[in-house]
Amino acid sequence: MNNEEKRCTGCGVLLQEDNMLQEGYTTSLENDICQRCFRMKNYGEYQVVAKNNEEYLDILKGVGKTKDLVLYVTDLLNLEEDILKIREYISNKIILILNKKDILPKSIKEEKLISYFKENNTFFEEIIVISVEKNYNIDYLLKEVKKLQTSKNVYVVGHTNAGKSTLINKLIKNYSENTTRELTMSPLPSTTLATVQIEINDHLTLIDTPGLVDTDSLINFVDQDMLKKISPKKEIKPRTYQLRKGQSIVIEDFVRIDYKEGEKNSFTLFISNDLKVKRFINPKHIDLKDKPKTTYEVKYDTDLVINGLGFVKIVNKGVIDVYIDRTIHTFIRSSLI
Ligand SMILES: Nc1nc2c(ncn2[C@@H]2O[C@H](COP(=O)(O)OP(=O)(O)OP(=O)(O)O)[C@@H](O)[C@H]2O)c(=O)[nH]1
Ligand SMILES: [Mg+2]
Repeated sequence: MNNEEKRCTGCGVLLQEDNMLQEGYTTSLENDICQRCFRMKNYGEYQVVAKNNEEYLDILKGVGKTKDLVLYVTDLLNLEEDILKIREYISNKIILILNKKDILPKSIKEEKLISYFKENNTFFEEIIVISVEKNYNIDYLLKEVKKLQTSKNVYVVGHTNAGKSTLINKLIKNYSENTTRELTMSPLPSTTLATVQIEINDHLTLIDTPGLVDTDSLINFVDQDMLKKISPKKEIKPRTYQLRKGQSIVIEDFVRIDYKEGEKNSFTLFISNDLKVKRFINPKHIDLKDKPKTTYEVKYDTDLVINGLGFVKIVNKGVIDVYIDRTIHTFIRSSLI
């Protein structure tokens, strides 16, 4: 490979030494990683890069032209609304990987999570719950990969921040002789910028890809300190509030949930333990009432999902008003747990 084509081994971007302000800058083409990756790895200094999702879709289309096995990685706390949409882009064999099990309460059974997805569809070859952080089920995952792979290449895809690069690094560490290779990982969106091939052994090459950016996730609208606060590092301690009609919950200054109609109801928050929550008994409180409002009618056992923050399990049926900036996506689903 000549220097003009040298790519960063951390994020896949084309290296260049001409323009400090552009992606892929490095002080010397002798280096293996770009300056952005260098800073993230060594100083935890993050630099946001705006990615456009057309590239992601192009990469997926490219994956779809192969018959290779695909690992679709998702973050259990921030499961996307449209997981099943992946089928519209690719017809490959897919293993659905539910990552970050460590941040959900231990009481939540893995079988329950798996059956949630099995009920709704059948096209995934396998659904595996893992925690890269805790090295949980990684051996099992590799075994299934070996069973299902159709060639040496296996693609790792999914939304940004799901933990794709972290997973590949774990596989390098656990199973590869070439343990010096390391992909860049970060709590910011769009860490990986282009595809990166990692040969684990003679029979397996993993291909890391940049994730689809959730443009309407809260993570895009907070500063780095708050980003750390909203991304749980430890097991979430669910917080339950009993609400009567007319009462409200406010999470930091992000979201207000008003309980408008229904019998006494239970709201359980699955969000980072570091976030402040207030409950208002008096309907006269106006906190966050100036934000745009969405009304949801909820059935028994429904989750309100707030993209980037987590979800709220609501037990009884009723009506809620959600006040949140329009740019942040919320939706309801039948309860995950
Ligand atoms: N708690 C927990 N955090 C995890 C786990 N796996 C990854 N993370 C964290 O999730 C964040 C995102 O990880 P990355 O590996 O950079 O995610 P990615 O999917 O490669 O993201 P892009 O490259 O932006 O598409 C990092 O802060 C990781 O430390 C896990 O099993 N548990
Ligand atoms: Mg990545």
